Amino acid sequence: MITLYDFPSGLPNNCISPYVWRVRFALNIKGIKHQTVWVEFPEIEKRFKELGIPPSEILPDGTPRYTVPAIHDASTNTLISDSIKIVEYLDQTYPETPRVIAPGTAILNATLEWAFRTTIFTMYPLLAPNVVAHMNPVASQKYQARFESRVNMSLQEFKNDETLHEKLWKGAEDAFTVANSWFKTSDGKESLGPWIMGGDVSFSDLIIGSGLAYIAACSGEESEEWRKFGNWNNGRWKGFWEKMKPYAQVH
Ligand SMILES: N[C@@H](CCC(=O)N[C@@H](CS)C(=O)NCC(=O)O)C(=O)O
Repeated sequence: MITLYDFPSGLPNNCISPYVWRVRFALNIKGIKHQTVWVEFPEIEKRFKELGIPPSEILPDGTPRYTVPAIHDASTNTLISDSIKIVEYLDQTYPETPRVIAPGTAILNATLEWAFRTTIFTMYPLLAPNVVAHMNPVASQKYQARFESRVNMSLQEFKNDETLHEKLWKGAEDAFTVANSWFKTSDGKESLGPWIMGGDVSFSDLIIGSGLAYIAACSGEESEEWRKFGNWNNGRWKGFWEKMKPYAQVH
């Protein structure tokens, strides 16, 4: 049994982190039995140190960064953090299950990850206030403080600024329209077939799918925001998310 560590957002299916989504997708694609253990957002570092989970990154000043996702695999007694390392581990440790990272794609995936993270991040200011509204009070405070330092204004100021909202929505649509062009040939034909690498779902799809899962979870699929987003680029993103959904069960 694998334990998957995530933080609760308080939104309907709790999971918003795109990095955790990729690992969850990989576990579901592989059919590996797992359960999620929820660690409050401000508690991640403390709990992970107690559990012996390594940091996912060492910052340039030497500070270790503790992040979800992390897993504990009881069958091998292994603790790992960092989404790519976890999926690599799953591919190596469970070779009888569908391989998720196609051979030779590390650099291409790193490029896609950077490019799509930049795209997704255009939606962050539009989604974060809803997360702040749903998290438990202590976690919400931390999430709000981070949001305010990123947008350089108070949450209330941000909420009142309609001109800024319009500008952000326009910027996000433009960014997704650029991403939409990756999926087409120069004469406008569709390159997706049906997955990014062809016939089988792979880590590249998880990069895109996890970003979409983040937007779906933060906005809510019944929301006006999701409806607006879903209509962009002839429904490309909504369609991609629908394809990922069979792998999106939260255990
Ligand atoms: N490189 C890491 C990044 C993971 C990451 O940034 N996780 C965020 C949640 S989306 C986190 O745990 N943040 C905790 C914090 O900032 O305190 C991975 O791919 O797993």
